[in-house]
Amino acid sequence: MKEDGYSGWWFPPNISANYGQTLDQGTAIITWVTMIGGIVVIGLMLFAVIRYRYRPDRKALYLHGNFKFETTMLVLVTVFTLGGEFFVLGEISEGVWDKIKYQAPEDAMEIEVLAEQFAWNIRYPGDDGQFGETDNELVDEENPFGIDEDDSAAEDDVVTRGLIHVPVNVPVKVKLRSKDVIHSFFIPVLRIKQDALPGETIDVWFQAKETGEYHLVCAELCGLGHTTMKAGFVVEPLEEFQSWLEEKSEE
Ligand SMILES: [Cu+2]
Repeated sequence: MKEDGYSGWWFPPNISANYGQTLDQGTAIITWVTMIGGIVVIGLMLFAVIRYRYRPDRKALYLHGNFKFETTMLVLVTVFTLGGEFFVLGEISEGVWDKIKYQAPEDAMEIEVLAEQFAWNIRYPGDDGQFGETDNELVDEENPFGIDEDDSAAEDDVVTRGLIHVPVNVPVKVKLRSKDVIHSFFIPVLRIKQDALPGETIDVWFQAKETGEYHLVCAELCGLGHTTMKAGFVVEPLEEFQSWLEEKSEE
């Protein structure tokens, strides 16, 4: 079993079966381009500082109001920043963005995740595959989702706090909500990060390809307890997941 008690100098392991690899490649491209760009710019600066340092017999050259020079610089900077950042990076990342946002497989297992100051609540639909009705009026300490117990679909719903279990190699669709302020659903080993907004349900999905015990953390400063806002994230074989869910539904 892998653990994410990770202390290396680069990213934690990537256990994402779908888009994690692409996101890591994107990060590598950005890091290399900005690193080379940074070295070139700082190099030119050092060169200019040394080469054109003060000498008593030399007078500075002033280019005040040089229309041609200023226009050329403006165009160059615009082309490089706009072209590089918006169009090239935008174009490269659009496919993976689409995949994360809109291309959850039809047969994905659905769970609900409700963020609150400062905890993660998770709801599984249970054997019937249906989430029971919820009502905001019913929300309290014991019932963070406001599940309506009178609804027959709610009977087998399983709610956990601070702990998500998912089966390995199965796509999981998360219906993400927030009870109070903006939080962010972040599972580093899956490279998934999505803000949770009050009053809105946002869908994201992931698929883990390795079993292990990892973490879900909050990646949006959401109040004094923000740094304590995390949950265990366990990836396990399907049978183990099912028996865990069974156990939870009996509690
Ligand atoms: Cu938070």
